[in-house]
Amino acid sequence: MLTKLSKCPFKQPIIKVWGKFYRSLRKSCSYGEMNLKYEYSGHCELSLPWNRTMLKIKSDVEKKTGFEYNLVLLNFYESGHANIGAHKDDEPSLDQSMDITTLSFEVCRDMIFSKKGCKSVRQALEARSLLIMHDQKERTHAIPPQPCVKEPRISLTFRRVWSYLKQSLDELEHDYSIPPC
Ligand SMILES: O=C(O)CCC(=O)C(=O)O
Ligand SMILES: [Mn+2]
Repeated sequence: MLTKLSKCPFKQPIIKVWGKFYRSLRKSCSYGEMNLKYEYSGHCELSLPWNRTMLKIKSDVEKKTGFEYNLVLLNFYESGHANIGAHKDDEPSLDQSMDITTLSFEVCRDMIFSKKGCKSVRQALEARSLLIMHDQKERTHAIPPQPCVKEPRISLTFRRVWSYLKQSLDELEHDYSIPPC
């Protein structure tokens, strides 16, 4: 599966962290429905149309989780140097009623969950494991650097994103709302 997935058109996104733009060490790409707009960390993700492989994986994930997804963001970590810092996937464009589900391939990497006032939890993400992430508002998650890891990992993170039309209407409503007296 990795050989097939590694042929996806991965690119290094330019992301904004604490007000500064960086070229991310991990590469990513996405597949999804056409009418979606998904932005994170100052980066606008333009999705490719679904292909047969992605639709089959999406349908298997949906059967297992009971959620319905319309976008998958793929991350390619070439080695243990590629990482993702602590963050929450809580952008307004995400439908929070559907938990994000992550499917992992190839080398095992750790994920660290942190919550204010609680001890961080480190969880190994084994190849072909499925992780359902609840409480995006409460906890951050990160894939820390693991320099001793030399092999690549690919993750498929299934998400439900509001349609472009709904987001535009929400923005309009926000811009033109009448302030309380
Ligand atoms: O690679 C992973 O398992 C998680 C990636 C992630 O947190 C994200 O893309 O928002
Ligand atoms: Mn995330």
